[in-house]
Amino acid sequence: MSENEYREKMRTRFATFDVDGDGEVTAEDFEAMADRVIEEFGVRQGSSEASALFEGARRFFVGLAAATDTDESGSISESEFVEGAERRLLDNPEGFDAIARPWTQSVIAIADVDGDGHVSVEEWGRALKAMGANVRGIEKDLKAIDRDRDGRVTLEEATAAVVEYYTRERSLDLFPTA
Ligand SMILES: [Ca+2]
Ligand SMILES: [Ca+2]
Ligand SMILES: [Ca+2]
Repeated sequence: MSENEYREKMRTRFATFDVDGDGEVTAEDFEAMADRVIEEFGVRQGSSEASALFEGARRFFVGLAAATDTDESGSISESEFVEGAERRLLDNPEGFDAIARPWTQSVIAIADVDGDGHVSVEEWGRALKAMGANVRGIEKDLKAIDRDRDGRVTLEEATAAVVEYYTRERSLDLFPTA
């Protein structure tokens, strides 16, 4: 994958982050993304899981904004996002892990519908869909997130896939255009 393909991947991700479609990614878009996850899994607003999710979304946005919101306007434009990701996230897995892990952890807590401590590949697919993924498009890559093929997606497996997506030119395509 060339550098241009990384930029294209980030442009696609920007479009899915911009939930309200106003051309800027803001804290409100992240709240809307959290709302979608809550809706998908029927979590009660105001519950501790919901609070943890909103906190994870807030930290995810703050971390992304610190890396990409160059003019410190509190909102991320497409060019800020793509250029910031290329400059600060690409080849920086440790930095991005800290940004994404609280969010991933809070989503896993919710996606574990039967509460057995594990998230099935199918449950994780529903979570990714709520985050803006085109599930038909990721069917193949969804299975690959489950690295040890035990049918469960652990926090480590989920975080690794998310971190690779943002920090490697080549990754599973979690948010394909088609
Ligand atoms: Ca927006
Ligand atoms: Ca900005
Ligand atoms: Ca697994």
